[in-house]
Amino acid sequence: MARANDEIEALLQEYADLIAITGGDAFRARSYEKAARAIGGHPTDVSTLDAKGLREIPNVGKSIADKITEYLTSGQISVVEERRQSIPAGVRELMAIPMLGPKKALVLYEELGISSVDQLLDAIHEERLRDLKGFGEKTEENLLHGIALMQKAGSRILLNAAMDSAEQIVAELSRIKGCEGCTYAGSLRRMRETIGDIDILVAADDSAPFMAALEALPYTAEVIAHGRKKTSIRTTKGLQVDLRVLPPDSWGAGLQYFTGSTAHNIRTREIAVRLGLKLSEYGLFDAESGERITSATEEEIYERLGLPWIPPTLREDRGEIAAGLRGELPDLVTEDDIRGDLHTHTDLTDGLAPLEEMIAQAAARGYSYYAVTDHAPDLAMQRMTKEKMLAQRERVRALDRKHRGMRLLHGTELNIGPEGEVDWPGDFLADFDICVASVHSHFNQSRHALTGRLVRACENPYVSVIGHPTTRKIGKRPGIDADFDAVFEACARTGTALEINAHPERLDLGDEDILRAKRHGVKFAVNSDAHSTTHLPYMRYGVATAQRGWLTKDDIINTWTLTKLKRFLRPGN
Ligand code: DGT
Ligand code: CA
Ligand code: CA
Ligand code: ZN
Repeated sequence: MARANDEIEALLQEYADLIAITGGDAFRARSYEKAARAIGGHPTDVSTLDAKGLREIPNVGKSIADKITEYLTSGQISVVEERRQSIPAGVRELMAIPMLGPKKALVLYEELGISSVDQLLDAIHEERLRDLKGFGEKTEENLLHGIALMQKAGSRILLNAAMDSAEQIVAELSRIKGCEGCTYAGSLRRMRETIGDIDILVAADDSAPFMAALEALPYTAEVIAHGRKKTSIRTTKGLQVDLRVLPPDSWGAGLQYFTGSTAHNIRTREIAVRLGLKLSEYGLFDAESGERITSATEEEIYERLGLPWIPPTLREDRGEIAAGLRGELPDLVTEDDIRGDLHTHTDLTDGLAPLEEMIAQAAARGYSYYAVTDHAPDLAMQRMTKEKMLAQRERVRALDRKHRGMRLLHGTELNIGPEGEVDWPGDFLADFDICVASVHSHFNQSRHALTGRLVRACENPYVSVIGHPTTRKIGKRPGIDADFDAVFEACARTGTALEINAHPERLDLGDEDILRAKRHGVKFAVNSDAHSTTHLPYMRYGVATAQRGWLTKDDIINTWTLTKLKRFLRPGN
């Protein structure tokens, strides 16, 4: 149900892992890994390509092209299935633990016979891992963290995966005759960073055709409940979808109720009670006579409660009701307000697309400026040099204004080292238009050290943006343990913006940290951190996260005009 590219990327990545843990050729594993990334980041849907088109994808040769074709025709890749069978099921369960990885999972199985998460927890508590090569006290701590993260995430999925599915379902159902309205509600409409299940609403007099259509979708694996008002299914990926069909005249009430959050709904119902009214998913009623007052639109319901319409991204009971009653809701930033992207990569480092393609796609999004920020040399894997950077700058300058007049900024993503140092000295940094600086390693330093490190990066006069500030990966890696109030204070003091990294696996800063940072008077930059042209549209998730943090466009430097932005980036000039 996701793009075929994403499905194949996941399968080939799994294949690479399987090769690695079954003692296969590391070079071969690596080549599958590279192909997986290239396919995931390829702008064209692979299901529309012929054999020749497939082989034009970087890192894809005949053997991989054949596997893609096999997947597109049969829905599976037989060699991947075979390799799976050769691994004990328990080890596959262990491989899924963030921060463990396939190799260590196999060591645990072979050396200690551990083949489940419960057995692993026992072994950690009995300190049986300590004698294993490559395992120590720190590993135990990391594993406990990883298991906790996995259990906390439970079966929740990332925002973009839920959104892709929901948008397909809404498109399908909207085509059915008698559909007077169709949208997604619940946590997805509120754009939470992870989604438990998808809630779809339809307005129609007759529910039967919609329920039948949901059950008949190609990716419906199981019908959990079937009714006249509500049907629930599970997709082949294990994701639950609840469909509710509402009478058209109670659309607004249903939408308001099923958008939630529950905490927000409790507040709106309390207000109704105080006004002598009763609010339910069917409408707003007079408590005494039972007469229906209104139910057709959300706007009317909020208005009758004495409130302006409240954007779904604010409906978390974080003060939005009080602010609404006072008429002080923030004028939230929207994706249209974004004038450019300030953190992006190309194939000069670990991006997948050439500079020209990234720029052409950015221009097609209507940006008026765009920053190219490839990695600097301290991430040694990327083999960056001053010469390469300067050569790229020439190419960037040559492309400036060449696409719809879009202005280009030449920048870099610096690495914040263990002491807060960055890759290059000030005289070299001074010639960049923008420097983003981010932590990419040494996550386990002390709180004191991590805080000092980030503060020092803020104090670097050439650093204008701190990239993915907590470094968390949702469901995979916790954020670093720094004193972020001290970091936010340093950002405000030094005029350094905090990134809201829009990649759905990061969303970093997240909503609660944004709210905290804003109280310190910090500015923000919402960036895609795109490593391929297909990542540029992630901007929408970053903007939604900014909304959940109550940000207006004034708070966000990449909604500003280029002149104002440049003043922020180089206050002296
Ligand atoms: P999720 O699915 O865990 O990501 O989160 P939601 O917010 O989508 O929750 P879900 O799917 O259980 O329910 C959808 C909405 O329905 C929820 O946001 C508010 C409404 N709702 C569900 N149960 C209750 C309830 O017991 N009381 C009230 N007031 N509203 C509820
Ligand atoms: Ca839900
Ligand atoms: Ca639900
Ligand atoms: Zn980056």
